[in-house]
Amino acid sequence: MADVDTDFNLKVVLVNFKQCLSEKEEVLMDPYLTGWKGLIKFLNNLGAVFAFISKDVLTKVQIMEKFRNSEQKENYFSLQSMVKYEISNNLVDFQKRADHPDSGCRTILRLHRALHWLQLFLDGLRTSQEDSKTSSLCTDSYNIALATYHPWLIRKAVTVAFCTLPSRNAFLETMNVGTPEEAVEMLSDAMPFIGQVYQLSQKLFEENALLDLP
Ligand code: 1Q0
Repeated sequence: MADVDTDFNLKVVLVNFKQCLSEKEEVLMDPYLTGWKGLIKFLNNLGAVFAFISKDVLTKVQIMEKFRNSEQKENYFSLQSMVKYEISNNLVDFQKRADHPDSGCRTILRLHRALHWLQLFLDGLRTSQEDSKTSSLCTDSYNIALATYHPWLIRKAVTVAFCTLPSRNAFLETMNVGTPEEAVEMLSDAMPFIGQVYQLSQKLFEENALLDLP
């Protein structure tokens, strides 16, 4: 019988982002959320200091799962159908959170920015020297992708959490895909798909003026 824990590895999680890409160049919601749930498990394994982050991501995934289990589920089949549906039915708050504080668009926007962080961080990990500091890789990616959107207190807490991260090789080993070299190879294969998911979503949000939703 398969051992769930040893079978669970980052490759299995990242494959979900490949499965997000439809032939029509849409980003499919279910594999997107499954990918995020896998990432949450990794985040939980990194220690209690990351609990406040994983809790926030989980809340956002649950908001989206609720839409996917509602009568409107077909409208949330892809990021593209969600944007079309929510905008044409006035379900998005553009100025401040009011009538629709937890719209799919604003919720996915947060995950989308976090995916950018992940893309930069995993690419940094993949291409860095063996003795590189994961805390610096993490901070650099965070400053580019997310810091602008977070208040001072969160930025501080995040920086403290980063200092507890393991070394680059230990990190690569936690991915559970073999040696650090094998992990780097797996990342090289998987990263283009994350990149495509990010680009397609970015284009969608940009074209619909959704990049600054409160
Ligand atoms: C590897 C360490 C992971 C570090 C994660 C870096 C990102 C820090 C993000 C800090 C979020 C702080 C909590 C709350 C913030 C919210 O205010 C904010 C905005 O939402 P809202 O509703 O208030 O407008 N939320 C967000 O910006 C969402 C942030 C999500 C961060 C998602 C981090 C993704 C982590 C992925 C797992 C990493 C696994 C890497 C591979 C592991 C290999 C062993």
